[in-house]
Amino acid sequence: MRRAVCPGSYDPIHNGHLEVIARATNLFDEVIVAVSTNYAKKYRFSEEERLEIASETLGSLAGVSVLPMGNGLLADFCRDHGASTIVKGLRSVQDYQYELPMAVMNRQLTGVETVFLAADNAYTHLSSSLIKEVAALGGDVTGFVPSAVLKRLS
Ligand code: COD
Repeated sequence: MRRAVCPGSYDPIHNGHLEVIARATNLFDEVIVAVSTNYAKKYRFSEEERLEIASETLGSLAGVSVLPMGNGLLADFCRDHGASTIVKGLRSVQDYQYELPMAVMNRQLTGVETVFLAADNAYTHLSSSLIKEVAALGGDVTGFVPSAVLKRLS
C-alpha cells in the first residue's frame, strides 16, 4: 500500500492544489490531504472551515481522505499515518528554494521522502493569498477555486 500526504494550509484550497492532489492519486493508492494549522498564524478560514471545504471538494475522489494536521511536525504526521511520501506542487524556482530544506529536514527526521510535481502551466500563478486579495478587492475568482470556496468568499 503506497500512501502519500499532500500537506498545506489550504486557506483556501484552490484549483492548483486540486490538480496536484488529483495527479497524486495516479501515483499512490491512498492520498491524505493534511490541513495544517499553525496556532500562531492568522487564517481567513478557520481550521473547521478549511477541513469542511476540502472534504466537500474532494469527497468524491477515490482514495483521498482529508485530515487535520494541527500544529505538529509534518514528518511525525506522516509516520503516525503510515505514509512514506510527501507530495508537493512546485510553481517556480522560489518554491523549490523554499521547499528543498524542508524536504531534506523531513527525511532526516523520520526518513519520509518528498516528491515534487511540477505545477500545471494553467495554475502556476495561483496562490491562496493572491486569490484572497483579488476576492477581497471585488475581483472574480471563478475558475481559480472550487465552488465550496467561491460560495464562502462571496
Ligand atoms: N500549483 C501547484 N501547487 C501549488 C500551487 C499551485 N498553484 N500553489 C501552492 N501549491 C503547493 C505548495 O507548493 C505547497 O506544496 C502546497 O501546494 C500547499 O500550499 P499552501 O500554500 O496551502 O501551504 P503552505 O505552504 O502554507 O503549507 C506549508 C506546510 C503546512 C506544508 C508546512 O508549513 C509544514 O510542513 N508545516 C508543518 C510544520 C513542520 O513540520 N515544520 C517543519 C518543516 S521541516
